[in-house]
Amino acid sequence: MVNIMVREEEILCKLRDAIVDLDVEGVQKACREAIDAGIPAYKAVTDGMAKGMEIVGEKYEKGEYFLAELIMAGETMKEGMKVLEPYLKGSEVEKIGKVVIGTVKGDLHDIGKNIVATLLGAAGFEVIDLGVDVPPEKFVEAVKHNNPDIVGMSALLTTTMIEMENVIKALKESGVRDKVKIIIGGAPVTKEYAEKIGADAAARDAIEGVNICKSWMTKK
Ligand code: B12
Repeated sequence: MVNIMVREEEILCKLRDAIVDLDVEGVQKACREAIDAGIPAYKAVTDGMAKGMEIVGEKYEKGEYFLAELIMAGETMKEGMKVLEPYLKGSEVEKIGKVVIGTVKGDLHDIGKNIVATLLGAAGFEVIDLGVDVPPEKFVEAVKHNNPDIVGMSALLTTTMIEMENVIKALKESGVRDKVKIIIGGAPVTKEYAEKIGADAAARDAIEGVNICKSWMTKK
């Protein structure tokens, strides 16, 4: 048992370090090792690669990494996700609900949003992913057209968080706000902010987000 835990910790560290080192081959190899060792794919993402992204962000803040490294880190993580995605996908069971999700206007960060979308799919949700840089009117249109249970928004920049409020205002103006639950996420987002702008919840990470969405469906 202790050995298994040590091995798991070792692989998670390898995943983290491969992201920090911008090592595409290393990350792919570590992802395959994680699967072979029986580590749940979501854990390889959240406790492995995502930890590496945090360190990359810190290095960027300290001036040790520049924009080129941010781009490379994003690409490295995406290559790792390609290995893990087949193990994150949900089976074709009956859907438990529908989610419209997107990264708000002005924001191009989509790695976290994609993880949330993949895990929601694995949990049995039908997911309509609007992509990045999504203006409020596109969220409104998607809600009207798809009639989802939940709207999820992602923002990674303090300057784009404001767009979440604009989306909620637009949903209200179109008379569809009360038809959906709204969950927001992304590094700068807090529960206080969610309350302030009138969202129903904020999630720290994808796992918490999926759990909140699932709890809404069982309460229906
Ligand atoms: C990779 C990266 C990029 C890549 C993005 C690639 C891509 N396709 O996404 C690129 C190079 C394009 C980029 C660009 C920029 N970036 Co950038 N980037 C990052 C970095 C290093 C990692 C982000 C990431 O992917 N994290 C990993 C994922 C897994 O975590 P996550 O996104 O937080 O998502 C998790 C949770 O937040 C949550 N979640 C996220 N969304 C949602 C949604 C819902 C509904 C729910 C429930 C949960 C949820 O679940 C996820 C999984 O657990 C961060 C640093 C950091 N630590 O955040 C900086 C960071 C976000 N970037 C930053 C900056 C400044 C920029 C640029 C302005 C740089 C520039 N000078 O041009 C541009 C802006 C471009 C734009 N208009 O969007 C700053 C933001 C500062 C601020 N406070 O606003 C950061 C914090 C770096 C820093 N420390 O300074 N970036």
